[in-house]
Amino acid sequence: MARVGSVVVKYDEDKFDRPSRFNTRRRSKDRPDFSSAQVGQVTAIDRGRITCVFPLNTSHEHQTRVIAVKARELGRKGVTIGDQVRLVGDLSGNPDTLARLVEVLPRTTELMRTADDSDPIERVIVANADQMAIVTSVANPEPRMGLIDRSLVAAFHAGLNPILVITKIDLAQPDTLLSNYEGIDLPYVLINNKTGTGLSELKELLAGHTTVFIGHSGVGKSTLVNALVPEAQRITGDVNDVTGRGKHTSTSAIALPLPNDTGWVIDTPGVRSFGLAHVNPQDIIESFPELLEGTLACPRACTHVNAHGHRPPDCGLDDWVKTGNAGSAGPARLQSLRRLLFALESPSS
Ligand SMILES: Nc1nc2c(ncn2[C@@H]2O[C@H](COP(=O)(O)OP(=O)(O)OP(=O)(O)O)[C@@H](O)[C@H]2O)c(=O)[nH]1
Ligand SMILES: [Mg+2]
Ligand SMILES: [Zn+2]
Repeated sequence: MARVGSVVVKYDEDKFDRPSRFNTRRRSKDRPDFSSAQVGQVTAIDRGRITCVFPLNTSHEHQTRVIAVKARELGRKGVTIGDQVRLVGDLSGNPDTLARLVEVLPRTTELMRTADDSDPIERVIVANADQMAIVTSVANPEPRMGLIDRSLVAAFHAGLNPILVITKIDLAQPDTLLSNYEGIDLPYVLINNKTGTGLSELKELLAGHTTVFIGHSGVGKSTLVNALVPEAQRITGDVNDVTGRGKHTSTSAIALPLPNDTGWVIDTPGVRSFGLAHVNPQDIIESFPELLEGTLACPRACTHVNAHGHRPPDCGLDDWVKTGNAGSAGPARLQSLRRLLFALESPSS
């Protein structure tokens, strides 16, 4: 039997796939035997063609890259970047060959997003990442607290450690942006991609992790990935001079190995918003750890926000931040918490 790292036993397509002309009932009795499968990791998906590398836990240099398609047995089960999957079929990786992806292994983490706060469909953006780099530029496009806060909630909900990556510090000062997060335990780096400032610090934060890059279009995610992974060759796009917006240059996510097996980075397309319909209010509050203790003074069943997005009677959080318990960023963070709770309670507004 083939094991990871040893000889690959060819998977006999005919045996499982096509109902035999003579015995059409064979399929349910003879379950496919995938013991000869290789376990790989999904790095890119393009219209049903799934790029995978295998074996796992092997230096990337020695991994084989194959294009796979989903096996019919898998049905509608989703496959996403970062998934660990079982592969059978042609695993040579030669041009024009296709492997078959027969199983998605249990995920350690799932980063999810909904299109907006009322959308019932959760999309898993990335599986098995352990860190989220929230990438934001100080200017062009302007930083938006809302997206940063939402990303923080999503990271917390998914069990990813967030880091803040602030780009384009050649264009403006990062002080105001940073002051919004003083007092919370959020590592950050300041980057100037024109000169490479901050890159070595970023490399340190990425080492040993699988990090997904999240941020608005045009903040410089792909530029960063190109600087980190020399052979990445991600296309980057100018920001519109008039609107200050990115042009949604990257259209799909891709996982890329950092040099010398020091981790993986996942470049993703710029997001317009980060819907959180899948996160409940309690989870939101818990992702504001410095405010959490303040809720002890709240009346039972306090929702911390009223129907207009303001303070409900007797909510303990205002006193908590006023007395400085949540640091100098406390008032801004409380405002942000209320905005999020309000948005999720009244998704249409
Ligand atoms: N001045 C300045 N420009 C930068 C910096 N980093 C990136 N840029 C520019 O910002 C623009 C957008 O960069 P991209 O890397 O394409 O941005 P992105 O986040 O990948 O955008 P999407 O793929 O659309 O989500 C490009 O013109 C980059 O050259 C920086 O540190 N300073
Ligand atoms: Mg990009
Ligand atoms: Zn309250």
